[in-house]
Amino acid sequence: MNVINARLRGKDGLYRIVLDGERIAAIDLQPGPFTPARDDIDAAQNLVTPPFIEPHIHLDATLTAGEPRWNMSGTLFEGIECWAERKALTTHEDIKTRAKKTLGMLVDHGIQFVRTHVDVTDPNLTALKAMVEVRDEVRHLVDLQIVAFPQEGIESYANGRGLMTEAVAIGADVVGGIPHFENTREHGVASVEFLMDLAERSGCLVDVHCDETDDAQSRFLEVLAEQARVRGMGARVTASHTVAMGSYDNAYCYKLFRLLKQADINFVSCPTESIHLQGRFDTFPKRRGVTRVAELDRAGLNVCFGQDSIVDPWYPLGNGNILRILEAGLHICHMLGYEDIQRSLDLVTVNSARTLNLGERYGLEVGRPANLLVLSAPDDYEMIRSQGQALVSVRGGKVLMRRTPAQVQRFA
Ligand code: 17E
Ligand code: FE2
Repeated sequence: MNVINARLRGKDGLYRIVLDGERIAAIDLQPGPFTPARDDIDAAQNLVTPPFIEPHIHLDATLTAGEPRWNMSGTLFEGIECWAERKALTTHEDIKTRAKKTLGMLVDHGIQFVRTHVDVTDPNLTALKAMVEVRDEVRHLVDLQIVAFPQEGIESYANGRGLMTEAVAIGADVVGGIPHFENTREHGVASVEFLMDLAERSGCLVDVHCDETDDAQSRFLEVLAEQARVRGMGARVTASHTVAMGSYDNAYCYKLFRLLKQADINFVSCPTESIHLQGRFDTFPKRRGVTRVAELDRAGLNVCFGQDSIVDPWYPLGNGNILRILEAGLHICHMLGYEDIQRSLDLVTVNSARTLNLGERYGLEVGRPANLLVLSAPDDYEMIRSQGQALVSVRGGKVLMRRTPAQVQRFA
């Protein structure tokens, strides 16, 4: 199968991408537009990119908003309370059904790689065991990475360390954490040291919910970064949210950024989630409660965007469309300048791939898996401006999803 008349990001001209079974066999510059043959996918001079990535979502909690009650304050903390009540009602099948339904929503928007946090502060590890099965059962749709996520803490939850260790033994790919939610600063520091040890010992990646609070005194990012630096694990470590950085003063950030560059860890920002959950204890002026995305990017650090939630105790909306997050994030983070906008798809593609350590499993290059998208616009800028969409998603050389754009008729 061939994809023809494709524009590639950062390149002039039109390309033909030859797919041979599950691999990309060739990427050839065309002399001009081609007329499609029977089996061709015609990109119609629009962008062809590698698949979108969801680097941060909680598939165990999706589609539970309002069960058993709504988060009325809109805070992270009430969300955690609501989830604790809902978590007590979950079953193996409940987790699997909702996770698969949500994954379908992601697939419909061109996502083929997903990292999900799964709450392991549960003596039975119900959600984790269910998600390990889901990971196998959805392989034809997405590559799923499972994070052992201690929602109620490692040091502050009964047998927290044991549950984390068991989750890794059962098959989690990534070790998580939540140091800002531990009962004391010391517990927070100890939790980071513990989880880094666990990851190093087991070979897991690391993705910590880090400083997800407007409290400018929450400084666990420096602990995580220093641990990553000393162990030489930066590329395998991700700091998610880091919204306290939006409240740190510039003098502290100046010093912090030096460490971040030395550690070279990855960052995930969930801008729609954070703009909703944070700033809740402020009156006016009101903080944005989002990390310094543009500044991290300018400093040469790797940042990507995630959805975090779809209809759960923390966030009532969401439809699987990561481009909605990208559009909102570019606004919220002051990234609508020409240079940012024209490479904005990095934030939901290659940057996310680096966060997930996908390596040669990702990218439009000869020899790599035949996974790609045909988008509805010719470049990044036009994708954002027109609120473009993924029109075709190809996985393993086969069409996984095809979207027909809405037709508008005007009569005058
Ligand atoms: N749990 C958490 O601690 N933070 C979040 N943003 C979500 C769950 C969605
Ligand atoms: Fe999260």
